[in-house]
Amino acid sequence: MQVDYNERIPNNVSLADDRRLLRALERWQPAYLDWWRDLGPVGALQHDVYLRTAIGVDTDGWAHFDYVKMPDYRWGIFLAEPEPDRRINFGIHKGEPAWQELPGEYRAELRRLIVVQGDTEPASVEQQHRLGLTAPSLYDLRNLYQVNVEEGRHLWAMVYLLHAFFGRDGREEAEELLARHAGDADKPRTLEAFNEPTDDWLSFFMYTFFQDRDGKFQLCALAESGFDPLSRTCRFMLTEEAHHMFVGESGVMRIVQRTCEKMREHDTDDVGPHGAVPLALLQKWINLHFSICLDLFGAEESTNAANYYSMGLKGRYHETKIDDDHVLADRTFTVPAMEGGKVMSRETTALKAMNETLRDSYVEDSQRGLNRFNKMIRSFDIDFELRLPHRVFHRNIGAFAGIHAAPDGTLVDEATWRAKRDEWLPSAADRAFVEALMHPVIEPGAMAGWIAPPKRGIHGQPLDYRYVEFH
Ligand code: BYC
Ligand code: FE
Ligand code: FE
Repeated sequence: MQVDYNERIPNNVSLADDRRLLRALERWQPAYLDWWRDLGPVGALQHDVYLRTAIGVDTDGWAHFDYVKMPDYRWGIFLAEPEPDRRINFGIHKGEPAWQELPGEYRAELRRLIVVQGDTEPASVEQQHRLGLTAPSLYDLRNLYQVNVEEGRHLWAMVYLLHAFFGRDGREEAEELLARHAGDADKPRTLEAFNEPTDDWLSFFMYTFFQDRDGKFQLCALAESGFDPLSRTCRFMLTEEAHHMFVGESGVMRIVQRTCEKMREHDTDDVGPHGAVPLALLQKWINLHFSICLDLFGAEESTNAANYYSMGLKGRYHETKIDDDHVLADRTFTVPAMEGGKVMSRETTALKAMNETLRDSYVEDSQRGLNRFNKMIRSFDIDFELRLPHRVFHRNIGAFAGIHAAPDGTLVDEATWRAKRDEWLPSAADRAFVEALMHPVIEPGAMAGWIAPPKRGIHGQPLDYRYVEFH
C-alpha cells in the first residue's frame, strides 16, 4: 500500500475522508513541531540528513533514502496491512473477531497502555537531545537522527490512536504527551528509565541495545492485541524498531572491537590511557542499563497485566506461536520473590505472571546479544566475559525494589552496597572519563578512536559518504 505524500500528514488510513480527525491532527501538528524544535536534536534544524522515509508498509521496499532537514521529515501515520478475518487470539474473547472499533468496556485499560507507550517515544528523543554534539562519526550522527525521527513517528502512531478512538480525552492525552519531559522535576516521563540522563555515546549504544529492546518486546506484546488498529500500528513500528536494535548492537560491538584491538596492541587491560573504553567499564554500563530496563516490565506479579491478557489487549511475545490454550485460566507460573529476607521463588497464576513472562523473553534475547560480544572478545584470545547482572541487582520496581545485591545476585548489607557501588555501576570518575572521550568527528569517513568503523555504509553508500551536511 503506497503512502500519499501530497497530504500534509502522510498516511495510509484515509485521513482525508475523516475531516474531524484530520483537523484534530492538523491542530496537534504545530505543537509537535514546536516540541521538536525545543527538545529534538540540538542545533540540527538546518542539517541535511541522509534519512529513510516510509513510502509503503510492506516489508520489501518500504523505505526511500534522501537528504532531508529533520523538521521537514514526513512524520505520518502508517498501519501494517490488515489481516483478513483477523481474530482475537488469546484471553476470554479468544476466537471472536478482532475489534476494529474501541471496545467500550476496555476503554480505560487501552487508553493507559497507549499513553504509556506513547510517553516513551518523545522521552527517548528528549534523553538523546544533546548527543549530536559529540557523535563519533557522520555515519553515527546520521543513525542517531534516524532513530530520533522514527521515535518521533512512533509518537505520531500513538497520537493517531488517541485522536481517532478516544475523542476529547484522547486529544487531552495527546497534548500531555508533549507536556511531560524526560527528567523534568515537575512533569517527568511516566516510566523511570525514560528520565535517566543519556549524555554520552556509550550510554546511547547501551540505550539502543537494552532500552529499545524493551520497546521491541512491549511492541510485540501489543502487536498481539485484539484491538486491531493498535496491533497494526505496532506491527509497522516493529519494522522501524529493527534498525534501532541494529544501531545498539553494532555500536556496542564496534566499541568492544576497538577495546580488544587496543588491549592486544598495548598488552594491557587498562586501555583508558590509550583512548579506548576498558571492558570493565563496559560491564558497569551494562549493569546500569540492563537493571533499569528490567524495571520497565513492571512487577513480577501484576493484576494489571493479568487483566490486559484476559481482556485480549496485550499478549505474550509471539503469542500465536506458543503451544497452549491461550486462556491460561488455571495455569501457574513460578516467579522470583523475596521471602524471609532471601531470594526465593514462588508460585502464582500464569495470568498474574505476564510481566515476568515477557521479562524472561527479554533476558534471553539480551543474553544472545552479549554472547555475540563475548565471541568478539574471544576472537582476540582475551579472557574476559561480559555478563548480564542478576535480576535482583539494582532494581527499583517489583519484588526486589530497594534490595541491596551484588551483580551476581548475592544479597549484601547497605554499608557493603555503598562501598561497592562504584565498582558495580558507573562512578562519577567513570562518567568523567567517558565524557572526556566524546569529541565530535565530522570529517567524512573519519572515526573517533574509541570505536571501530562499521562494516558497511548506509543503503549501499560508502563509509566516507556525507551522511550529514552541515549548514
Ligand atoms: N516506572 O502492576 P505493575 C519503548 C507502575 S519502551 C514507573 O507491574 P503494569 C521505547 C505501574 O504503572 C516500551 N512506574 O504495572 C524504547 C503501576 O502503577 P499503578 C514502552 C512503573 O501496568 C526506547 C505500578 O507500578 N511500552 O517503546 O503491569 C526508545 C504497579 O506495577 C514502572 C510499554 O511499556 C516503571 N518502570 O506494568 C523509545 C507498554 N513499572 O497502576 C521507545 C505499555 C511499573 O499502580 N505498558 N510501574 O499506578 C505496560 O504494558 C505496563 O504499563 C508496564 C507496567 C509493563 C510498563
Ligand atoms: Fe519507538
Ligand atoms: Fe526504538
